[in-house]
Amino acid sequence: MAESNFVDYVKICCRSGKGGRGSMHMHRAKYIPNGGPDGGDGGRGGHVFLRGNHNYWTLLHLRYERHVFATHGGNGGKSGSTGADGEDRYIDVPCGTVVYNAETGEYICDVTEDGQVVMLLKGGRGGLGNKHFATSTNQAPRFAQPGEPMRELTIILELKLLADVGLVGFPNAGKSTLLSALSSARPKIAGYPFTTLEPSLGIVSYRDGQSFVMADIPGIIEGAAEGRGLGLRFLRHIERNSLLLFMVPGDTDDIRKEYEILLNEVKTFNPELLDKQRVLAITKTDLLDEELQQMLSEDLPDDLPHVFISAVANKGLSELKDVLWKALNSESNKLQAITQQETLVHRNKDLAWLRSEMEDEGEDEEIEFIDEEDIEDVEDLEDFEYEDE
Ligand SMILES: Nc1nc2c(ncn2[C@@H]2O[C@H](COP(=O)(O)OP(=O)(O)OP(=O)(O)O)[C@@H](O)[C@H]2O)c(=O)[nH]1
Ligand SMILES: [Mg+2]
Repeated sequence: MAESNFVDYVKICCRSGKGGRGSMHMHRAKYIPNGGPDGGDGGRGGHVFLRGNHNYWTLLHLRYERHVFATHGGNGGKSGSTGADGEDRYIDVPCGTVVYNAETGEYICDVTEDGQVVMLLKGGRGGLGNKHFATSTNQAPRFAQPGEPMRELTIILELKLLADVGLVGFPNAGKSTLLSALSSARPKIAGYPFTTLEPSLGIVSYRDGQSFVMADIPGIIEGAAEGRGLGLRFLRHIERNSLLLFMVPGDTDDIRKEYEILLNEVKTFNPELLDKQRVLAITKTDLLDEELQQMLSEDLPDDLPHVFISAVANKGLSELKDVLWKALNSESNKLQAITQQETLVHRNKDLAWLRSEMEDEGEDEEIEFIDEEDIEDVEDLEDFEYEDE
């Protein structure tokens, strides 16, 4: 895929800091024979955190930051001095980022709010100095604890946009035109399929200063589940929307059939998406006359509300906003929003699928943990020899 500023997949290697080792030291001073142990503790290694930041809309800023390493804790010193703690590292991500383990595909966590902090890797604890080990029978312990080793993890960050309304439709259905008519977003619009290649968000203002967010995603076609067209890659951006707005042009031969094809593709991607509220918009109605519109409305699917609109002629748009607002604020939707926190299930990733996605994104190159020296250092720690200082 061509380089683009919309980055919704990133793979990052993270490493926390190792704990500093405790010191083995005996107090030494003039005229104080056998001063006793006074080795200080090691500092703790730095943690690695994820932090939600609403100033970011994509993962672009992380594309070139593939290694996030916290620093190690300092070693303990003589006279009971404690080593410095390692520096923590924060990975700032846009709200709506889901984190998976890159090796196993397992779901790790989800960052949805601005300022939300999730600890990804804990830094190693610092070892205790020998002064902690003095007992009545061993008053001069000649050993101290090594620090805990660091932890490593390769993660995949996946962005799922947070919007209230997601637009679902075939290419050319008029999705981008609707978004630009309702909000100040300016997606590209043209009379050929697949104009939109990456999702965009717009804020739709409603009465009394209220508003909701609408997401325009690239069009889907029949067979998208098997990878046709742009595939279902972008469908995950509507996974978190509370409402799906299906869009079918009014000049389509069989509106009901087209709606069913779309519904089926969505279902194949994730059956849970069918639990969401749905609204059908019949677009481009400036091309239809009243009579035809009347005829069409008799043969529309009856399991969801429908609105006839024309984004170009500004027809039916306020009615559409009313319908959307009502559905967004309906009791069932509120209930769903409350329980959604617990029920929004992020399925673990299928590894093969994940790899093919990464290849598409040019993210497949192997990232290796650099800094071999540090790794040797850990081995050092394991057969740590307590030197006599
Ligand atoms: N007559 C008429 N044409 C429209 C209307 N809405 C959109 N169009 C035209 O339909 C074509 C496609 O519109 P887009 O908004 O780019 O369609 P899209 O659904 O975003 O298409 P993709 O991004 O390719 O998936 C453009 O030529 C628009 O000018 C409408 O209400 N009336
Ligand atoms: Mg478009």
